[in-house]
Amino acid sequence: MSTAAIALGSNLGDRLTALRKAVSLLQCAGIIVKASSDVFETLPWGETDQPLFLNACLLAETSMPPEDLLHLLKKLETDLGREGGKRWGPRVIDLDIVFYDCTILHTKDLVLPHRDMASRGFVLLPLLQLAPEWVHPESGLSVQEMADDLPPGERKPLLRICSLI
Ligand code: PH2
Ligand code: MG
Ligand code: MG
Repeated sequence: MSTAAIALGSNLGDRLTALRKAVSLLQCAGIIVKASSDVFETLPWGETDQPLFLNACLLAETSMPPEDLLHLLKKLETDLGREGGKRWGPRVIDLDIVFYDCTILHTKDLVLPHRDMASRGFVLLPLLQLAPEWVHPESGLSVQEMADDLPPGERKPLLRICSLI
């Protein structure tokens, strides 16, 4: 079994329902959810002129290889009503693999650990609740250290909405 961190985000429609449905669909697909963060409301990053996001993170156990997990996440996004949109634009649901054990992967479809994890408070701060001691295999920094290194604007506490499950 491997442990993956999965980041969840939504900023269109019933955001909390979308996050919670994603968790149940993952469980139905055989992913074992070991821990879930709180749900936080976050300012849009990258493309700032769009609705606020809800973000959360899961620690999941699976025997699926990373490419198959990615494929499953893409399928669940579609099942939950996601349509193609622009990069960093609004979305009903976004499911990203943040890390998969200590795997380093750079392919066209998948970069592990997630390429931007160290610069995004909406990924690191939920993850900090679950895996502060996980160490990035390329930078050697722990989640706690990456969170401490965020630029001041990204390091602010996020607005906690509720627990995810
Ligand atoms: N996802 C993006 C772009 N910007 N901003 C926040 N706050 N949360 C997100 O999940 C997010 C974003 C593209 O994946
Ligand atoms: Mg994303
Ligand atoms: Mg994505």
